[in-house]
Amino acid sequence: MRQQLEEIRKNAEAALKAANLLEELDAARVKYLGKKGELTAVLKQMGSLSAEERPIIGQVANEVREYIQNEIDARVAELKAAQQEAQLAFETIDVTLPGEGVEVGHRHPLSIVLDEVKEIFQGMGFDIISGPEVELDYYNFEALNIPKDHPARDTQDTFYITDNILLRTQTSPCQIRAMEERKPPLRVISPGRVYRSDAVDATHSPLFHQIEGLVVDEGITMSDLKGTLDTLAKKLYGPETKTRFRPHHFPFTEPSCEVDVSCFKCGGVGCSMCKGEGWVEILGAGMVHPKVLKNGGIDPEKYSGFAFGLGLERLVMFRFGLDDMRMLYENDVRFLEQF
Ligand code: 2U9
Repeated sequence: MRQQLEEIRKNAEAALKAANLLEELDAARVKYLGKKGELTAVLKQMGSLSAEERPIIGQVANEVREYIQNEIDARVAELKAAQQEAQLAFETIDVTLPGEGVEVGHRHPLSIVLDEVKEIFQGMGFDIISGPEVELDYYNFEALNIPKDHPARDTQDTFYITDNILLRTQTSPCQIRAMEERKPPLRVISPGRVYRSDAVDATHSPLFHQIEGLVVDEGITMSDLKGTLDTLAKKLYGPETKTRFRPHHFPFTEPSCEVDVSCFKCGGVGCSMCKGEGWVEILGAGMVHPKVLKNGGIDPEKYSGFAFGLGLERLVMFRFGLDDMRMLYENDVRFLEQF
């Protein structure tokens, strides 16, 4: 029996040395020390031993059990350490490697200039308002004194949804609604998308952005208009900038004007930007037509007002020296990441 035990010890020793996986060690533990294992099988035969032999063989059996158990524990610890070592080597971080840059998004050029214009007007006490892009013919044309036979109302120029519903061609409807909803004094700008049935080219797009403004109060005159727009020009293009107001016609304002700024590229001498003129047109404006005030529920005998409108794309093209507005809509990151 002693020989049997010695045999088990030797076999176990060899098996444990050869084991390279935790599962193999567990299998060895079951095989040698388990309830149905080889050592237990030998111990079951102890009853056949004499009273003198029993304690001696018992002691040997305990030593063998202890030996195998210790060997297993040692090998498990060894394998676990090796496993951890491998894991650490695998997860090593080389802190000297260059970092991966985080790509941070940024504002679109249209948003950059729009935010600037908004801030200028907020500084002069204007509220920023918005309204529906799908509008009633009444708010887009009728209320603005644009007669039925005006070319802008032609289906060639405006996107109609039904006979009296359309995509707004200007943001003025917001301001008619503001007049209906608020009492003077009124100081608002309405930036937003507008739609016109134009073919796409370097300076036209069926969707573009306008910023319109409206001031209504008692005693508002053309000098308020000039002062406000002159302030806008100086804030946008610098304190040296001059403004020029030329007579014009709009159905919704009377008198009406177009506003030029002294060329921000050459300072007024004449260059390719201003086509040798020294002046660049940036705005349309005028005193709100009495009929339009009346349509907004405001008494033209008591109140007067001025209004203006500018195209955001044009402003952005001037600011960044772009010669084709399509770049603003194509979402080409090679273009956009330059701002
Ligand atoms: C109300 C009354 C009057 C808004 C105005 C302009 C002049 C103008 C153009 C600029 C370039 C349109 O985007 S563009 O093509 N706009 O010249 N807009 S006065 O007049 C209003 C607005 C609202 C109630």
